[in-house]
Amino acid sequence: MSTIILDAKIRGQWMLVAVLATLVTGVGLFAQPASGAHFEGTFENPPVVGWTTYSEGTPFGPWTVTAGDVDHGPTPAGTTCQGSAGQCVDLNGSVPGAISQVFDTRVGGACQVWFWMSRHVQQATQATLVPSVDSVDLAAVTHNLPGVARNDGKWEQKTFSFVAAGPTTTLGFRSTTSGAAGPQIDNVSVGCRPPAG
Ligand SMILES: [Ca+2]
Repeated sequence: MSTIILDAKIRGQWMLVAVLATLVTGVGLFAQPASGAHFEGTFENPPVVGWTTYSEGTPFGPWTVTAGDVDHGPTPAGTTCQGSAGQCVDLNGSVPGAISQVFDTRVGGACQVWFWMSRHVQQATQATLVPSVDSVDLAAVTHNLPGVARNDGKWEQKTFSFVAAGPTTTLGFRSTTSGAAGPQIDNVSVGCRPPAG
């Protein structure tokens, strides 16, 4: 009983620290670097009608296609994007593709990535992608919610974490689904806790 009370008290104090840090700094514990290349994961630029296919080596907004090809726009996978608005990416264009973005980090910073995932309406059961950090693959992520339809991509939020190894980090997403219809992503965000000390 005393352990539970102590645990609750400690957690309460940590919450107070977090609230005070937010009040003092105005940005909270999870803050982006003050300057430089901020991460941008909405896929709203450049504006596209329907969808456009980009081949390997093509930049679009802050992203670059690093393998295969991808489809980008408001309906790249035959469904609406996350929140039924805006633009997103189908990581399979005509073949499985990959994209990456370079952004500023602090060495040793603990970072959390959140992203929304769906799949092409032609993928009846599932689609899988592999995130990467500085070209090192992380655990595969699968979208397998039933009922994906043209007006409802069954978007689902996913997350993973990493520790930044350098002053910039390269975050990537690679389809491991074969064919011309694959995993779909939207509204990727990154928050990094400054390194201790
Ligand atoms: Ca979007």
